[in-house]
Amino acid sequence: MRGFAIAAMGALVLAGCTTPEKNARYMAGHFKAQADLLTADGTLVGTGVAEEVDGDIRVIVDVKGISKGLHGTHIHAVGKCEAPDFASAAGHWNPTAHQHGKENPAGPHMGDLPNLNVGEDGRGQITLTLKGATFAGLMDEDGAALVVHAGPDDYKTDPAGNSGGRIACGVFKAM
Ligand SMILES: [Cu+2]
Ligand SMILES: [Zn+2]
Repeated sequence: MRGFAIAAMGALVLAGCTTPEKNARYMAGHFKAQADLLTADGTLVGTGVAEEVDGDIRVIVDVKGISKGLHGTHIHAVGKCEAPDFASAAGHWNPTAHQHGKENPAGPHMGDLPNLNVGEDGRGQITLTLKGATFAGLMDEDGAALVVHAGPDDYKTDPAGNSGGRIACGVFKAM
């Protein structure tokens, strides 16, 4: 009987919405999206996963085949990656209207991530929890993209930490 009641409740909630799939995820209390990072020539060089964990968003970036060194990496505000310059991804995801960088007194943007530290083997990882970030905010109407830059982020220069051109971009897709 109890099981039936819960199932009926679920059906009611789903019936009231145009995107039942999305709502099913809401009910499960679990949200996850993945971005496949592509260079301007379409080479897959890594992935980013954003997952709701305890009400925040945990981001894991894993790249392979990127030049050695530090690369500014951010979540950008628009889920559109048009080669070759990926300008279509717009600026950094910034729902709290701050400036760029954790060392900027008026910063940081919600989408600011630490530099990706790529080794000789072309590999690098970032794991970070974005406190106060919501999945609904990340996956809003125009979506979001993960962008890797050519150079290091200085963590303070608005709007993008002087990190140079955008060398890889991936659109976050709910999974
Ligand atoms: Cu960026
Ligand atoms: Zn920023």
